[in-house]
Parts: sequence; C-alpha cells; structure tokens
Amino acid sequence: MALLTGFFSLGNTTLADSLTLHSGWQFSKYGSNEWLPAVVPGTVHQDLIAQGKLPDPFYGMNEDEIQWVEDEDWLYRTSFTLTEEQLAHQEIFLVFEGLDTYADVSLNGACILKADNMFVGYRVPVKHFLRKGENKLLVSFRSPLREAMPQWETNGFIYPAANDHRAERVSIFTRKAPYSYGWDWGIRMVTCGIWRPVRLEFAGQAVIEDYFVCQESVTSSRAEVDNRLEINNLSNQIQEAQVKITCTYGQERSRMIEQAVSLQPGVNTVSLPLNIESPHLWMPNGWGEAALYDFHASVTIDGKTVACKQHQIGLRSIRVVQEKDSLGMSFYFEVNGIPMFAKGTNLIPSDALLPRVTRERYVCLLEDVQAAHMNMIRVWGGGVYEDDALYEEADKRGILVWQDFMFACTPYPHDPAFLKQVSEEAVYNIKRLRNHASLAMWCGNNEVSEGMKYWGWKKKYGTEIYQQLADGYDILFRRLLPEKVKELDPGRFYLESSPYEANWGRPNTWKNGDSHNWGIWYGQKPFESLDAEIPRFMSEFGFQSFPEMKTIHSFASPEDYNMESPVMNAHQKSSIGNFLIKKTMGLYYRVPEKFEDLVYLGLVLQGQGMRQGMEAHRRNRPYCMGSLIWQLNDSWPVVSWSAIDYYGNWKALHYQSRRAFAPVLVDAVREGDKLKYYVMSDVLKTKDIVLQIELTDFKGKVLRRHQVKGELPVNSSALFYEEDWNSAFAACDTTTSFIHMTLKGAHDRQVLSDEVYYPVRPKAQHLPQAKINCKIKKKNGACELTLKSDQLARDVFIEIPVQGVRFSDNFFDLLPGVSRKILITSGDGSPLEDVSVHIRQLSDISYTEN
Ligand code: NHV
Repeated sequence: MALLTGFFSLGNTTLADSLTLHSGWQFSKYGSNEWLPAVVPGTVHQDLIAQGKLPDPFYGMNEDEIQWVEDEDWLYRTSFTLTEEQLAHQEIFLVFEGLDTYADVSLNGACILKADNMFVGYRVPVKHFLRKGENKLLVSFRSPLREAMPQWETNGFIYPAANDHRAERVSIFTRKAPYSYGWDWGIRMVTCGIWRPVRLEFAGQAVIEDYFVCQESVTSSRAEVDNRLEINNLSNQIQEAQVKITCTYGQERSRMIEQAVSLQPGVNTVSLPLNIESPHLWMPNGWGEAALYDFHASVTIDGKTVACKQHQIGLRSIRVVQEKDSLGMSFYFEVNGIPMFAKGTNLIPSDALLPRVTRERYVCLLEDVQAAHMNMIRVWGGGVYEDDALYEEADKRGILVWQDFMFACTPYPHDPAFLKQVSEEAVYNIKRLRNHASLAMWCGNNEVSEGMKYWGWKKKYGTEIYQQLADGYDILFRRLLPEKVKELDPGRFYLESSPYEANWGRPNTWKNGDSHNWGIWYGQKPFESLDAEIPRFMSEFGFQSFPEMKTIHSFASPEDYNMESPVMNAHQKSSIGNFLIKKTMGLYYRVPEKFEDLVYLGLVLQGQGMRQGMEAHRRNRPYCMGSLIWQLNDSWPVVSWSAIDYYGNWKALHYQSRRAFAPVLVDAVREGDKLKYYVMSDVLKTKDIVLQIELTDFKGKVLRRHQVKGELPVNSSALFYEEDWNSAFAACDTTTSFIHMTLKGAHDRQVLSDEVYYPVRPKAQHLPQAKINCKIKKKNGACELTLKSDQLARDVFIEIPVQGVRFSDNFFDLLPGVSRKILITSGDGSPLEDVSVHIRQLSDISYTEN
C-alpha cells in the first residue's frame, strides 16, 4: 500500500507527520459479501459507476436506474501498517474531514466513532487501538433513507420540503446536503461515502487544535489582531512552552511575537495580540489587490517545535450596514470603510457527486466569477459548506462570500438530537471558515422565513403544528445559530434568513433589507418589471435556459431533441419551466419551432433579460446596493437558471454579466418620453470623460453623431445626459437603427465603455441576414477568429464541439463594419486540435410562414 508520510500541506494547514489513508479501500453492499475496489475520498455512486454496476446517472433517463442505491447499506474497508516509531508518538488522531452521513467506524475491532452529520469533520484519538504492523479500518454506512424512517413514520405530518423528490421526504431529518434529495435543477442522488480526506495525525507533546486570527480592528493605519490558539497538552503534566506567531507579507520583514506559556494538561486557550501598522489591506475584486499575509503559529517545548499551524490572512474590515433610513432599511456591504455595490451570483454545489469537485474546478469557477467583474458569491443554503479550496481561492481573488447555513425552503425539526447535530455543525464550520478574508457574513437559511410567512403552511398544517414549526424556527435561526456566530466569530454579521423580507408579488415592498425577485419567473412578468421593482439588495433573481447543444448532446441523442421529450423532461425539473421560457420569449422574439433554435434563442433571452436587472440594480445605487444572480453553476447537465453549465461553458448570461458588471458602464434607458444615459462606476477615482452618441443604421451609416463631456462618477451611478426620445430617433427608422455609445477618457482617449441601445424589441426589428466574414488563425494551441460584417449581426454565437472551451467573447452583437478578434482556448490548457466552428446570429432563425 502506498503510504504518504512526512510534512505536507493541506489547505491552509501544515500538518506534521500525517499518514493519508486514501489507498487500499474496498467497498461492499451490506449482506453481499462481494468486495470491490473503492476510491477514497469518494461516494458509493462513483465506485459503482467505476465498477460498471451503475450507468452514467446523467445520461438519458438513468436517474431512475440509480435510485436503489440510497436504500442500501454500504461497507468500506482498508488496512494500513504502522511502525514502532510511528506508534511511539504521544497521541495519534484519526481524522475524517467528512463522512456522508450515518457511519460507524471500527478500528481493529473497536467502535471508535458514530457519525451522523455530513457537514462535520471528526478527529478521534486512537493511539490506544492501533498496533504495530497491520491495522484494519472499516466504515459502515447506513442508508440515510432507512435511518430516518422511524422519524418519518412517527412525525405525524409531512414537512413541506417540496424539493425532495421522493414520497418519503426524510431530507429534513438528516444533516446532509439538501440538494442531493433532488431540487428544481437537481438530479436526486442520495450519496454516501467517505467524501472528504481521511488521515492519521501523529502528535508530539502538544497539538494546536485551532488557530483563529481574530481581526479586532482594521483601518488603513493599523490592524489589531488577536491570535487565539487552542493548544492541547497531550501529556498528563504541566509543560512549559514557547508560543510564537510570525506574520509575513511578501518580501517584507516578518513581524513576530512570542510568549512563554505553562500548558495545563488538556486544552489551553492562549491569546497573542499583534498590531500591524499601515497594513496592506485586502481589497475586493475591482478595487485593488487582495493582499494576503502569512500568519504562522508554533509551539516549542524543550527547544523542539512540537506543533505549528498557518493561515493566509487578508486584513480588512467588512461591515454589513442594515440600518433604518428614510426609505426603509438599508442592506449593503462596506469594505475598508467604503460602500461596495455587490456584483455577484449564487453558488450551488458544482457536482451531484461532490468529491469530483477538485481545486482545479473551483479555480476555474472563481476565475469565471472574477472575469465577470463580480465581487461576491453567495454559498446558498441548499448545498454544502464548501471545501476549504473554495474559500482560499475566493481569498486570493477578492471575492466576498455570503455564507448560508445549510437550511433551505422548508422548516426543520428541533428535537434535542437534531439541535445537537446542528450545534456541532455550526461550531465546526464557523471555526473552519472564520479565518477567511472572503467570509463576509453568515446567513441562517434560504427562504425559510419567507416560507413561514407566505407559503401557506399555517393553513396547511393548522395552528398547533404551525406553532411547533415556528418554535423550531426561533430556536434554530434566532437563538442557536446567532449565538454560535457571536461566540465563535464575533464581529461577523449574521442575517437570520434571506430574503429579509419576502417582497415579490406584494404591494408596497422592496424597501427593507435583501430581496429575492422571482417576478420574472414565477410571476410571469416581463423583464421590464426589474426596472421598477428595485430592492435595497437583490440576493436572488433568475430566469432559466437550456444548456447549449453540445451539453444537451452529452445526455441526449438527436431523437430526444424536443423540449417535451421524456429525456429532455428528465433534465427539466421545473414543471412550468418550458412554458415560462416560451411565454417570455414571445414578448421579445418570434418563438422558433426548431429545437436547436429554441435552445439558442433561450440562451440569448436569458442573457438579455437578466442583464436588464443587473443594470437596473446598478443604476439605482445607492438605494440598491447589490445584484446577485440566481444561479452561477450547475451540478449536472440540466435545464436551469445557471450562467455556466455543468461542463464549464459560459451561457450568454455570463457574458452579459461581464458586460453589465464592467467597472465603468454606460447604459441608456427610456424613461417616459426621455432617453436617459447613465454612467455607472465602481472605480474609486474620477476623471474627465466624453460620451460619444452615434445614431447608426444596420448597414453602418451614422445618421447623427454628438458628444457630451463630463466627469466619471466615483463609486456611484449618475444620470449623465438625457434627450427627448423622439428627437433621439428623429427621421430614422427605429426598426433598422440603434444608438452606439462610446465612453472615453477625455485626455487619454481610453475606451471605458462601448455599448448599444436598440429603440425597439428584437421582434419588431428588421434584422438583415448579415454575411459574417470569418478568418481563422491557429496561434500557440489557441484559435483566433477575426469576424467582420457589413451589416449588423445580433447575438452572434460561436459554437465549437469541445466541452469547456473558453472564448474571449461570445454572444455579442457584431456592429457593421467593425472587425472583432475572438480568441478561443481549451478549458484545460491543452492545445486546441482542429475544430469546426459554427457561427449563428439572430436572423439565422428560420420560421415556417403560415
Ligand atoms: O426555483 C429556482 C430557485 C431555487 O432553485 C432555489 O431554491 O433559493 N428559487 C426560487 C425561489 N428561490 C429559489 C423562490 N421561489 C418561490 C418563492 C415564492 C413562491 C414560489 C416560489 C432558490
């Protein structure tokens, strides 16, 4: 068996003397006596797929074929050898970073752990049970369904849990990723397994169990940091130790603080305050560098370093300003004393099989977030507390994280056993994540408060049961979780539930706290409603699309290419989804008949519609201070609200986010009989600017041109210029012309924003069938296209039959006579082989006239 020993780095922590236990695993269905090779970390689904016992769950309607797995119990076993030298350590810990979910762990015949919560890691002292030579480890997983059945049977009512796709909605009884039971974009895959790393840790006389770098006060002149350590003295006597903290920034001289401590047997808390004058502040994406310091803690006994731990720390202050004002109640983030308009998105788990989400995939996703000029992601409450890698990569990129606790869309039990599990989970995850500069806030749950008020549960369950649910809500989200945050992560903001106030569909709203606007989806409203329904902070709004054809092809064959085919319906979990897509499409476009055209136009529609919202939110700052899209990613290839599909392909929506969230943006809107030009800027400096306005026809003829001078607003939005709508389009055919806006620096002529405004909806336009000239050049494994057309080509979509390919731009309007270079690279850095390029534009869609 391959054994890894010695020093290695795992996430933020350097571990002395560890033995990773990832090899030699086998698994077996309980009762079968058949043992097969297993991969750890992993899930039983992955192992069954690898052994040919399960089909690809994502293909066709295979979801139905895999459901039996959740009703079985599964055994995992391995063995490992230890030397006398290893056994000579003071203590040895068996560390599971995650067990999914109900598991008994046996080591050499002793039951050493009973696990019941996927969201916690376990660290068990096991020296006592270990032997020289071979040691046997067995993890016995019980079916989460059968485990929860006694509670289901006796509960007396069925919890709402509307996203749980099985008749026995047991998900709420289990501390297990809610989305794995099904969601309205999710396949049901109720997994089990050793889903995060497992290892043995060999300890000397003492270990650092926890190291919290508590930022008590941070300004540009000084950071006051308290280094709080939990040091476990593993001997049974007092030990004299030197505790040392060093703090280093790049090549600068380290700062250091040292303290002599008498360690009592057991856990000791030690606090070492450290001040850093004129710190390099960690800045959000778009505002400068996300500066990170290395903080290192060590414990030395008798001249020998026995334990150390390190973190990368971004020094910054983040304040969530939720204050009553003349308009209602604000909700915004102030970073390093500066109000920040939050541009971002909601993250769901990137895979139905979580151990497949590697650091590379997190890096790719966060690069996409950063590229779209976003500064925030919300880790939504129906998924998981993500791996350390996600938060580390967010730290590096200046992406703030809004962290939900994992509760979504339904009330939960509140019996003592359940509360104990939640409490352990809160403690574990708060401690795990609180050092991250990116961690901006905690939120108790997703939409449970909204549900309690507005989703009809009082009527459905009657007063008595409803009261029990309400009591449970109070205990979990008003007491337990905020108390844990206060105790363990003082200074970090806690929001009880998102949205603060359920707004959409109700009169006289959008005034208080954060909102979710589902009017453009469930409310069947046109996208223009987003211009009027301006909240203080939009933490969710979304519209669905199909993924592009190459992704559909990964799970369907041409005979399934029909919106209502059984295979497509198995990948559309929103029962009204297809209807809503077509209905809204009809407001702006002629609805095509051909499936491929619907898929393409649906992508365009989602991008255009959502962009309208992002721009409206930005335009209306400071009343509105955030715009978070529902949703960033997918957990399998599916029809959904996502901006990036399962294979990493950007939908039109992500390109539109990148445009709408550009640091500087010019945006024209019709308000009454005026055409108003807004300039929005997240830049912290002003400069003289010039806006060039050109009324142009689809053939590129400039009908009118004028310029307006002004100043770039600083970290704000401003009405820059307005004109009468009628005079703006005087003597032109609005169905064949548009306004081209170019915003430049007055002195350096640098283009800050380059946008178009169309006076009529696409379906009223007379779009030409533009002939797009495309030159292809191969360049160091990449492919460069040069596109040009004499006439306007709208919503140009370049398709390449390779998953995860990156385009420097896509889904753009090719303006008449303007040549565009597009660089195409592979998703994984490998050279792009010869590939076919297919280019579509809006006017390519054909309709059978009747
Ligand atoms: O339906 C799309 C998404 C969900 O995937 C996810 O749970 O938090 N969605 C819709 C809503 N919230 C979310 C709001 N849904 C309703 C609210 C009120 C009435 C009906 C639906 C996300």
